[in-house]
Amino acid sequence: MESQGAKRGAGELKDGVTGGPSKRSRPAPSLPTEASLYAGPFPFYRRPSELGCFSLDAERRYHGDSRALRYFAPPPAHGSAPDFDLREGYPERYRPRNEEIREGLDHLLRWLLEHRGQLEGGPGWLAGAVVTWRGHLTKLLTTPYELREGWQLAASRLQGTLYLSEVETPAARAQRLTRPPLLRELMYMGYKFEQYMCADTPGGSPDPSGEVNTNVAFCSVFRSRLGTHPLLFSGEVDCIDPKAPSTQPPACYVELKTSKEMHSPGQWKSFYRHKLLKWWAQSFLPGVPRVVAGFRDPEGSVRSFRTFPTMEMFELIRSDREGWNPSVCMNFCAAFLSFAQSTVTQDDPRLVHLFSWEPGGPVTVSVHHGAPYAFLPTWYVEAVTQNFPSPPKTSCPED
Ligand code: 0WD
Ligand code: CA
Repeated sequence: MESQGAKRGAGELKDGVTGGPSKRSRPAPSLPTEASLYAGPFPFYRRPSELGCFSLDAERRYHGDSRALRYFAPPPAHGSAPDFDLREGYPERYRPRNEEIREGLDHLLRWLLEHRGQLEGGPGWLAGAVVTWRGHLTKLLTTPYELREGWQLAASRLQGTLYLSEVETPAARAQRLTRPPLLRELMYMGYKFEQYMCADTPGGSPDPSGEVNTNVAFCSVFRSRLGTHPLLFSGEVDCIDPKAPSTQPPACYVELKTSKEMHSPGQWKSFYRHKLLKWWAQSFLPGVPRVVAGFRDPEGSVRSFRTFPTMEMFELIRSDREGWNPSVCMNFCAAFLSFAQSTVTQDDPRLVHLFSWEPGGPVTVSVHHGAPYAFLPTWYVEAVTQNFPSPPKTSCPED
């Protein structure tokens, strides 16, 4: 991707790249994001498999099990139309996660540390892999079509593995701190929908009387590969369908969403162009086969459902010349991973390459050392370097 990036001017870099190999003014590497550059055949994407899972409890404590997994329990299909009041319980029974606490990759790293020895794929697989959250990959997939929100991804290499962890942009932070009350309530409503649709036991009934606590999460850890890039990522899974034809994850997982009721073909078109792209990217990555959407009326009550099979979403937009194309999303993501792999060459957990992107521009890079960007925690770095020392460069005969 160097050649593509090199076509762009150095002036596009927001922060200077420090520590570069040459004092001569060489165009700083950057990666273009225009959709037209990434058309072409769909790249190889390995069928995602689940390596394990973990749960975060009401106090956001980690547990290496599936205790937070919930069971899909929709109302009977032939019953009366749904009437789920999504505003019920707000704000009294809402315990939102403290978003000031920057968790980075910590929970995923804890899982990885506990399972490092037993990873499939043979020794060395992890050394060539990219480790990140699914949500970060979702942002990469949608970048060629994103017109509003930029992102920043911090990257560090440790024992070969490339770790990617999102950094909140100043704009995102400002928006979070000034989030209007209506938007806060809208966030609650999304989680409230989950409460109406999920039970704590297979075959059980939902209990909407409890509190909505967004500290609680069930996260699954997936292995896949995009082109030449082995991937290990974790994503939050809403629920498992005990009645799914396959009981094998991720085929039995269901993603829940809410959206405004639509009344005109124009509204549907806009929904397919924008929201469905995000839904597709998020569920395609881990191989979650369907998204169940609840459509809410202006008062905030869900009045209808629609199931969107992930593999059929593109059909809804295929004929729209201004729509999105999954190949573009995946090709761009692969190009970004190549760009990141070739940019981050030094193995140093304190060294951070910060990849920044704003709509309309290319992805640019700046280099930082230590705080505040370094994100691999000391407990992880120490455990990995002490317990799993890098294999020696030259092979020595066994004793
Ligand atoms: O610190 C942060 N700003 C973030 C934390 C941003 C993104 C995710 N997270 C956390 C999540 O809480 C979760 O524990 O990382 C973990 C895994 O996330 P992911 O699956 O990679 O993230 P993503 O695909 O963006 O979101 C999946 C779900 C969301 O579902 P919807 O239907 O809204 O896409 O994770 C939840 C949410 O239910 N979620 C969050 N929950 C609490 N706080 C947040 C957040 N900031 N972001 C996403
Ligand atoms: Ca969801």
